[in-house]
Amino acid sequence: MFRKRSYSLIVIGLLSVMTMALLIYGSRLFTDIEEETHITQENRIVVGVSQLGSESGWRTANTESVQETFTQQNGYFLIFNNARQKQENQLKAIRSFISQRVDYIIFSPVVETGWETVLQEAKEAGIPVILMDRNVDVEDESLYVTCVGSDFEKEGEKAGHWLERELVERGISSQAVNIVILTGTEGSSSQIGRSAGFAAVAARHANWNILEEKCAEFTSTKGKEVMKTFLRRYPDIDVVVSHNDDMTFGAIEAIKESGRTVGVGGDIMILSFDAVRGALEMVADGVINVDIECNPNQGEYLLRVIDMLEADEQVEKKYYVEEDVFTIENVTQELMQDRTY
Ligand code: GYE
Repeated sequence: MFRKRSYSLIVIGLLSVMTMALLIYGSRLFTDIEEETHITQENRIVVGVSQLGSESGWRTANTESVQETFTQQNGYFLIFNNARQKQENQLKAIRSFISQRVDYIIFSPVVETGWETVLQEAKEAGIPVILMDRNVDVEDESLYVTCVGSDFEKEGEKAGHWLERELVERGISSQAVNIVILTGTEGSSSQIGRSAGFAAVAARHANWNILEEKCAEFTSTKGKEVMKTFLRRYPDIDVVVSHNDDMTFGAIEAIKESGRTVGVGGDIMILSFDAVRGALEMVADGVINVDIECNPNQGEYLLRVIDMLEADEQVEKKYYVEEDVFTIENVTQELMQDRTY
């Protein structure tokens, strides 16, 4: 009897504690949501970001940079969309940002052409468009406010200049050099610029034979596949130029499987772009000869641009991010830094 009563007392006690907790927690939950909606509508800057995909380590770092920048604490409400490498998905995302009447549209165009109509729609809706990473090819430049990204042509030239110096240092600058190129997404600014920059340097050297240039879509799987066909077709490749680290990883696998060696002291020189951590470690190990950095940390630049626009200040048409070149000589120091990608 005594036992039973104390048991039911415990149950009643527990139940009331649980009800109280639920009430307190419940009301906190509601005020949080209310506060959030309130801030969203009244104070926050709403930014719609159309990211082109998630094809590479570089892209992941770029997405993280955007997501860490446009936070609620920084006063932003971010609507993020991943287009999975399809222009039609980007067009859809941008149109949905327009209909949601966002304050700014940021997007990284997967290719350069085909944007006039949608950009005109954004302009008519009075929504400023900021390009991130890659550029668009439009006649009317007033269709976008500014572009934050890299100088891809310069990156391509840097790769060419490194090869020029390396051949001189090895004392073989007048010998024939056989080069294959793995290119990124066809028609993207990074592909166009890197190809043009490297070609401009190569054109000055009659002994540089570009055997073939083929698209491997910035992915590791494709990089391996295309490299395998190169190796079957050309028995005497001296240099691989690969438009990003992911394709480089695939290409190196293919070369090793074919029994040839890569990097410093190897059969085939590897020139890569991006300089993500995994690739820099390979530079340190002498597997990749040179990595031309492409800086994905563009969030802070975009934030500054929006601050300027909010203050009605004039912005430039193009902002270039800072970038370096890494070889076995300077990479160790870089790897010791607090690098985010
Ligand atoms: O190099 C590559 C990514 O446009 C700079 O896109 C970007 C390129 C980058 O997929 O890894």
